[in-house]
Amino acid sequence: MATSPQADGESGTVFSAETYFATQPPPSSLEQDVARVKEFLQRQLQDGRKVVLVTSGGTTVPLELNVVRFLDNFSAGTRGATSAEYFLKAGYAVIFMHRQFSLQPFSRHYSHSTHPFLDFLEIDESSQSATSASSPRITVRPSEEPQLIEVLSTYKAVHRAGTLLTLNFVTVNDYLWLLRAVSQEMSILGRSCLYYLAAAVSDFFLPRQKMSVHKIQSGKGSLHIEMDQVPKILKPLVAEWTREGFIVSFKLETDPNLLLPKACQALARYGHQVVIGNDLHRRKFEVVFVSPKSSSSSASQPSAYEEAWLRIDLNKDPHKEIEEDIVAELVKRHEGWIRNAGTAT
Ligand code: PAZ
Repeated sequence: MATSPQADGESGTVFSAETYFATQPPPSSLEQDVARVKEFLQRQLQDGRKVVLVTSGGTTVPLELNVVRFLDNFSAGTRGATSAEYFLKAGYAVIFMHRQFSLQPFSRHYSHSTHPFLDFLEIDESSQSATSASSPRITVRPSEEPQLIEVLSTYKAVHRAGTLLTLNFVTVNDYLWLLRAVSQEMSILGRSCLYYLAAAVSDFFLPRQKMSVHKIQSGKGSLHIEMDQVPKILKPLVAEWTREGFIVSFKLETDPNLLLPKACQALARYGHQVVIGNDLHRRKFEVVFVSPKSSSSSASQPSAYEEAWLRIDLNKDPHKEIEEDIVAELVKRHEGWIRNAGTAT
């Protein structure tokens, strides 16, 4: 039986995951998505592939049921889309669960704002003869060809192999329902699955029961909205939904002094394998891996955790992507996790 949300002693309400799912409705596409996930996982299981769930992009928090206004965040989905490509390259099958219209593997190279594809296509007028009624041909600007051939051939190979499944979310509610369903399905893979939780998920939401049905009207001066806390979803993910998956969460901070304490706090609370800390302004060239020390007996002490910084020099190599090194390190750690099955976690 679901318990009621609890007042947290300050303001607002704290939902347990159980109460959340008992009171907030699932997205209409959930059943269809779960069927696609089941089918995908069966195939990967047969082929003996490791599977990674990559979450990517930000979640919205709608303010009205007929939604006109919503809160959002900065995440473009670069980390998730880039990492998904490196996981595919490393032989993983990837479930790419991303914010609708955020960056996606492969097409990210041709983002409409930074590298729009129409800018490097040409119309070859010479291909249309004066007598023929055929349309002119489209060609690619020669300077763009090498990269396009590389991206396109990898994209086609991945599609032929059937190793990429893409799922969408928009709101924080979509995200929570989908994450629960996907992780429950993935538990059939035991230690062969990896969770790479890079999405920037809102910490606050407005429960359906408190939302205005129609567009919030202006004319009453300022707007006061009290939001509730989104349940800490890593807790049931680690303790209930996944059996033995290797779980990597991300922690974003803007105050560098908070990065390590917050990462250690997350590991102490949820007991998963790795937190990757990143600072908003340094995230493209520096991250820190925080994980439990294998020798430590007390999970509540900061000394129970070890940190490993990963940095790249973008001045030396402007095309280097830090996700390449993040994924390489995780693939190594995941292999160790699989090898250690049956021994200590
Ligand atoms: O999407 P992006 O590449 O612009 O940013 C990636 C990121 C900073 C959202 C990700 O690395 C991250 O830290 N995600 C978790 C954020 C958090 O909930 O703390």
